[in-house]
Amino acid sequence: MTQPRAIDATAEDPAAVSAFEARIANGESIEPKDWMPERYRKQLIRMMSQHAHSEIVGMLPEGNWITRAPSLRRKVGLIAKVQDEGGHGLYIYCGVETLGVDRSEVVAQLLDGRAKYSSIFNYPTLSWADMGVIGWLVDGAAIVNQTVLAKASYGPYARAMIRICKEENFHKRQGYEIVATLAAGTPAQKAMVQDAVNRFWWPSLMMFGPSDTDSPNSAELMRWRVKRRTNDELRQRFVNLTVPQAAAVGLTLPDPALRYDAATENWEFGEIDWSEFHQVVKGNGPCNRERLETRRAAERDGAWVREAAMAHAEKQRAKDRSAAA
Ligand code: BYC
Repeated sequence: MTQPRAIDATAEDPAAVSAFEARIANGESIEPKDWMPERYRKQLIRMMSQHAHSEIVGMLPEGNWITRAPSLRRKVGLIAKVQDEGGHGLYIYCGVETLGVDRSEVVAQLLDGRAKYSSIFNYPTLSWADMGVIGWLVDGAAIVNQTVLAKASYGPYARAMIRICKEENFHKRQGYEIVATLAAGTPAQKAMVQDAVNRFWWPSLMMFGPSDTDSPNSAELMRWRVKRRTNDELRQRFVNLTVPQAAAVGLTLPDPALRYDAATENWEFGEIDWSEFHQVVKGNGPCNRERLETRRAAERDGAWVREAAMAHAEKQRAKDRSAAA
């Protein structure tokens, strides 16, 4: 892990900082009205808003297949899943607002390219099998990450994660069911799902972020117990859980270096292509421009709805004022 970024402790009362850190060490939950160092607040705003953006942008690759789902049952399941992701995004934006920042500000950061969102959603969804593989691998990775975040020191984030993980579990099961069905289907179906696994495996491992030696935020977030496990620890856990699931449905993972180490009880895996990760995070992935343009268009097309809602709310307030006068 690299060194934590310098904290401007001079601007803050050292006694307040020590009391805050003692509460963290004691396993207490930090709530919105509690005092917190400015840096803690900023880190949470960054991480939670990026998480919310990921949920909202994450609706796009799957939303792309709603009109082409192969049966009514699959369509209903997919619509429900995409709707759940939208709900997760809105729920986490509410959590961000408890930190004293307006939702419109963090959304503006997404739309003008200042804020990040998960790299995984910059890959295209080329076949129906991608819907199964996203549920299995992408939601599977999200569960591994978010189950630990459910114990984060900031109360509103931790509570949001508990609720969200319940839905993510359902998403993962519906994805794995699609994968298992295709894997047991015709040779063409099996080839389609294997191709989807081949394309999504490495990007799913990248979801956990850079390796610990190259993760500038980890040390500080671990110290404040926002993160409770490092990027590499969670990635390893995901690999250990997923390798047997692939074998159970007769699929292979595209990594010739995968090997079980009986001493550590870990599935060792090959080198991640970090240059690809950095390119995608910088905005040069296969779908970055398309995803952002879709969100910008949604913002433009929805402007009249927001204006109408504000005008209606103002009219109601005026009515209430004159009734009270
Ligand atoms: N993609 O110091 P590091 C979902 C950035 S949605 C893009 O390790 P940190 C779902 C990182 O932001 C899943 N950027 O950072 C929805 C940082 O840049 P800045 C989303 C990444 O915060 C629909 C820089 O790299 N989940 O579940 O300690 C359908 C250095 O990284 C990525 C969350 O957001 C990435 N993959 O750790 C299905 C979970 N990785 O901001 C599913 C909450 C790193 O300093 N977030 N970066 O400029 C986290 O757990 C942590 O923020 C991360 C990164 C593990 C992602």
